[in-house]
Amino acid sequence: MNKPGLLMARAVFPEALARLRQHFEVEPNDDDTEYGFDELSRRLSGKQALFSTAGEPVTAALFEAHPQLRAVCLMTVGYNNVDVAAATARGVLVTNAPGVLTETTADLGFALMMATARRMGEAERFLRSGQWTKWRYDLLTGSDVHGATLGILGMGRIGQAIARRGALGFGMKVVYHNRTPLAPEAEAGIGPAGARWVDKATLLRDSDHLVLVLPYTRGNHHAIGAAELAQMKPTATLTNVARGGIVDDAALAAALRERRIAAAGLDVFEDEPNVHPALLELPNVVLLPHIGSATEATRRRMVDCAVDNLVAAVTGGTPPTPVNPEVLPLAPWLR
Ligand code: 8YV
Repeated sequence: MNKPGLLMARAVFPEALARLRQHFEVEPNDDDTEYGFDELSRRLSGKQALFSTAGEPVTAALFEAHPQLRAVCLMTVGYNNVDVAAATARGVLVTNAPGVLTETTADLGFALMMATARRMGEAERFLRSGQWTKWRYDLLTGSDVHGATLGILGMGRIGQAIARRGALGFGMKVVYHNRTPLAPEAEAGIGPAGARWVDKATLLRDSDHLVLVLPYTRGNHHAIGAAELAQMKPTATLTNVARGGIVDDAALAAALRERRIAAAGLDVFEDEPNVHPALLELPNVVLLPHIGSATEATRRRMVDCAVDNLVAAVTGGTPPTPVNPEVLPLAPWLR
């Protein structure tokens, strides 16, 4: 029996390819070329599955052009590159990789918040450029993290993991905003003082360090824009480890330039890998190239999760992390 065809949207660990080749006719992408819509569509011809790394435009038009496509499996937790409604309407399985990157991304989110509060990027540039010639009482003074109020917008797995770090490790007071408040047990699990749900206006007003960890949807495009930034304390920091587009980067650059907030830490951008030029010119923003989940162990777990889903889909198992479980009764997808 012919194996189903699988397109790798990007390069991944060779071990994963070896495992996939047991079940699929794999078209790898060892050069790690980024496929635009036309190239992706051309290469998907006759293939039943796509291994996605979240950068590819998996749109309704792609599903329409490829009625043979049965599964799109992502190695990422975010899946805003996929039109899930269009996939579901056609019975196409979509899977993501939740859980496996929670603690790693929380580590980076917390580190970026700290680097932002304590001006570490600016301080390192200062030293490297030879400006450190003497001690001074107010040299690169930042704001305290310990004991401060940590605000979390988007209290999912990663938001809660960042909140635990703040509450348990740094004695921070945690406030959060989410569409739905956490169950009281989950709030209490954040730390000795728990975490408190507040409305968005209160979150913006009270946070010393605001961290964004919500998934990107059309509804929260520019959830942080000029109006929201204006409600924050002038001493506050803003950290985004979620997705570009949640923050209006131009409005943020203006707020940082005018010191309407103290500083920002960004791991994600509206048009990444292009960074808004105004941000690049500012001293009070720490800029990272989307490395939230980037540890060797976690990247391996993420890839394995996508492979597990793909293999389950071809072997009659239950894919462990479906985004659209409603298509599961339509199984088998790939046999
Ligand atoms: C990925 C992420 O590295 O899982 C996610 O949603 O943001 C990261 O872990 C990124 O999506 C790669 O494009």
